[in-house]
Amino acid sequence: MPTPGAHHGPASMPLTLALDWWDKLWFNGHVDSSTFSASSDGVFFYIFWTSTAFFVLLMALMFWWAWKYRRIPGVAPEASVSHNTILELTWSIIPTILFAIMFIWGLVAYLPMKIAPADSEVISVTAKKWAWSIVYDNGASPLQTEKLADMDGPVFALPVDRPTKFIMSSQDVIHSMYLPAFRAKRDVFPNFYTGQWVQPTKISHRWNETEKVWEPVNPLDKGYYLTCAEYCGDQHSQMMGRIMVLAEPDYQLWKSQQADTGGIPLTELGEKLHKSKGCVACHSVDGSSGTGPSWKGIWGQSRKFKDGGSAVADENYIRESMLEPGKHIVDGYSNQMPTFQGQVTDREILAVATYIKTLSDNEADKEAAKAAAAEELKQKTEAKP
Ligand code: HEC
Ligand SMILES: [Cu+2]
Repeated sequence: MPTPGAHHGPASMPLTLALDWWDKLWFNGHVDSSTFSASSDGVFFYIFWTSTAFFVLLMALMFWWAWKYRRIPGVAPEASVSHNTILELTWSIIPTILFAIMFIWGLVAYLPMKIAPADSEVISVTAKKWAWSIVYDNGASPLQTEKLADMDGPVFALPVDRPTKFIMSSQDVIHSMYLPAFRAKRDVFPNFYTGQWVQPTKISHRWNETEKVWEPVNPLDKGYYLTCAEYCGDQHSQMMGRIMVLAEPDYQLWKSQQADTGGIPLTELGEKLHKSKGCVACHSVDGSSGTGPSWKGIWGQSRKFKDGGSAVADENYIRESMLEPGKHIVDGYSNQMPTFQGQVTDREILAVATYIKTLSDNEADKEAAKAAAAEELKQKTEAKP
């Protein structure tokens, strides 16, 4: 796959550098990374350069005429012309043509974005404050996370040279799924589904079998971003994800890796889910309180609720907190947690609970959690035929 800038062909070195600088300025070096790039950038630069040309022309004329027709003592002002047909036609027709090109080019570029090809890979995307939850057609969700801005965001994969359609919905407010490198953006609403599709054209990552890691093809380019483009509250700017574009066999491998969490011990899986399911946006594990209470030291403690009730934090309490977060509101906090009903499996709920148990202040709990995780994994492997 070409490195960024390579598409400029055998240009001279200074020109290549200048063009790289230009691409970096607008698109972080991500030009033609999807099938929408050329048309979208074409419209953009057409509008940009037309506006620039008219800005320069108008400013130049303004200063020139202001100077030329300034008041000079003793010189009588010229009489204003009342009418000039050729001039009036010129300034009506030329802009009309320029605007018509804008409209038609824009429409031609936009229409294909509205209709996803029938053979698209389908990925469902759920937005909530302040995380993206991404589910593939095999039920897999990305487990890998990366620290983006100040928070961990999911790292997920798209196949190269094949259309992928996102079916999007929100659990709370309006968000917007923005994939700048692919020139794709669409709002995500709480009460109905919206969709958009992309077809990436450049592989960004590959599987390194010796190191067992996904590595960038170009070490300087860590892949593409997913961001939220609709202000959705305090941590809107942290609502990010990282996208890897993979060759088809790598993509299938990645998908099956994410789906197969059975071999990951509960404690480790819980730690991964804390980040990949977005709990990290509201729950710290170091005792500092955020939108929600920290998970550190809550295991086995009596949790006090706003309505005066209380419950001991055990597996069932954590299960209920995830599936019906509004049922009991922890004292000192508000009902801001989205439900994870239908987005987590039983084993994942158990994994979160076991992980929270390892964050107990009581050494015996930590040991018990690790032992339980090891035992669960042993039984699973033994149960396999
Ligand atoms: C948007 C912020 C937010 C996100 C994301 C979030 N929570 Fe919460 N959570 C809260 C708030 C606020 C509370 C306290 C109010 C309540 O009880 O509903 C809470 C309470 C809890 C509690 C009870 C804690 C206690 O101190 O008793 C648990 C357990 C919990 N969340 C688990 C999770 C898990 C697991 C996830 C991720 C899968 C998650 N939360 C994601 C905001 C969030
Ligand atoms: Cu958002």
